[in-house]
Amino acid sequence: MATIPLVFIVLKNHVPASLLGWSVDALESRLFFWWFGHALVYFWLIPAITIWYYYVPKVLGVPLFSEAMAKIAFIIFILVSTPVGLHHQLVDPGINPYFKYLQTVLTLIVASPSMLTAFNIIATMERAGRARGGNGLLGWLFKQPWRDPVFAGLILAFITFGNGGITGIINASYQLNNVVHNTTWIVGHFHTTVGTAVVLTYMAYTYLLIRDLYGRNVILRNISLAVPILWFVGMMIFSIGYYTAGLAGSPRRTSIVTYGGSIPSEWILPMQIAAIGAIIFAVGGLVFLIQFFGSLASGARIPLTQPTLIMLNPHKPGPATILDNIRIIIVAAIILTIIAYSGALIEIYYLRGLSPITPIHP
Ligand SMILES: [Cu+2]
Repeated sequence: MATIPLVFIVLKNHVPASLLGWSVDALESRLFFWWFGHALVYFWLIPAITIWYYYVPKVLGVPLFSEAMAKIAFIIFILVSTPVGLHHQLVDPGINPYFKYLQTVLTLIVASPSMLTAFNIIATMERAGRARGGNGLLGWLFKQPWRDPVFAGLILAFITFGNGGITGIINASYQLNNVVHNTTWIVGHFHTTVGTAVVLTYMAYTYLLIRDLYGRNVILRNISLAVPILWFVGMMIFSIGYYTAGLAGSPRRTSIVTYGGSIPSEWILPMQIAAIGAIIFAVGGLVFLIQFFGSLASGARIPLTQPTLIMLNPHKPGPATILDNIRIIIVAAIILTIIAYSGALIEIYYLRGLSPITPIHP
């Protein structure tokens, strides 16, 4: 659903533009690119969220708080991650504001499964923490396996996803987008979502896969916990610096921002703070890479007969319900996508007289 529009626009506009020098319609290209581009982020994010749902109950030894709620969250992710591409084009001229507003609403809906996920994972942690004797309002928080780098990494990634989710709602809001569009705010946002919710989850889970997939022990095991902590702390500092500079108007995608030597002072300090954050998370990433390649090359081999965590706690799915019927979900997703893009497409091809078949020649 997301890739076909990308293939169409690459073949129609970008290949002829690069090989034959044809000019392209920027608005048309951007619409098809973002139709793909938003869903692309979910290609990465959904595996990370799946890992949270999978590993957290398993390592805590309790069932997930609500399996039905998890299924509903994934259904909404599939339904609403494609028809929201226009939220990247809220300042583009040439698209009727009503179509942008419709996709703003759909984007706010796609925030809801993230909130369902937050509730479900935290409720699962609370249940396990209370079963281990964690009393009071927050006592259960201290009864979690924080020393497990996989668990700590997943939960820190998940907390950072909260930071990114809140700023994402600001990006998606039609009016507020005018303040943050194309500033370093957006760069701060995707470092917390893709750059941490996804990347830190993959890094943390790799500690398990080095063992389960490659049959190797992780080298320098005692410092594994430093990786998620450095990544989390560094990314929090980095994102806050970028958010602050962005709110003061610091542009993104610009290598020279001095404007003839008159760099606004509101940009300098937050960007310097962000640079410190970047160094901190880069050190975490470096430790991870040393451990990853070092473990593959020289980690002690584990006999394959030894049972892994996955074998010890096999998941027993409940009976299939209407929530498991993928056909209904796909049909609904296609209908939503048609509703979301048909207005803007009619506007581009018919109201502006641009042909969907013939490219514009120079
Ligand atoms: Cu998006």
